[in-house]
Amino acid sequence: MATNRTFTMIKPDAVANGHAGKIIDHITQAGFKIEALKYTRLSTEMAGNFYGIHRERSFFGELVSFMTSGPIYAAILEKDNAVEDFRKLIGATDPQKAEAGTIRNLYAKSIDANAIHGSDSDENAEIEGNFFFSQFERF
Ligand code: 3AN
Repeated sequence: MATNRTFTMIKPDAVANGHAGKIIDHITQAGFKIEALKYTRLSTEMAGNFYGIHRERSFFGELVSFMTSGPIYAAILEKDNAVEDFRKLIGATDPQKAEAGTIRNLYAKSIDANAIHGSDSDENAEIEGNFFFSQFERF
């Protein structure tokens, strides 16, 4: 059964380009409630662990170096059918393929610097949220 939570990161490119405020507004206007929010920067070790599933992929090194290149916003979001609805809101991984009006279509430039992350399953939403937040940081 679908849970009502997902996890997101506004990535270093979107933060550096000054798009974070507009992206947070876009998310809340779409009906997602912010349960936890943090402005932080990933260490190489944290990014490697977070993206551990991609460790064998050709782009892993670039992905880790990009994700540690500047600060990010991490958040837990709440809404009915959160994981699926949020993936629709952000659009395809490759911004060239992201539908018009999606966050990646509006704010992302390339498949690696693609502005935002969204969990791909309820199970990963739980794991990723717990990676960043303690129970005392969730409201
Ligand atoms: P998504 O973030 O849409 O779930 P994943 O989980 O397949 O995409 O990939 C994780 C991250 O790895 C992506 N957000 C993107 O930044 C990066 N990535 C995925 N595929 C590529 C690729 N072919 N080249 C460079 N980076 C990639």
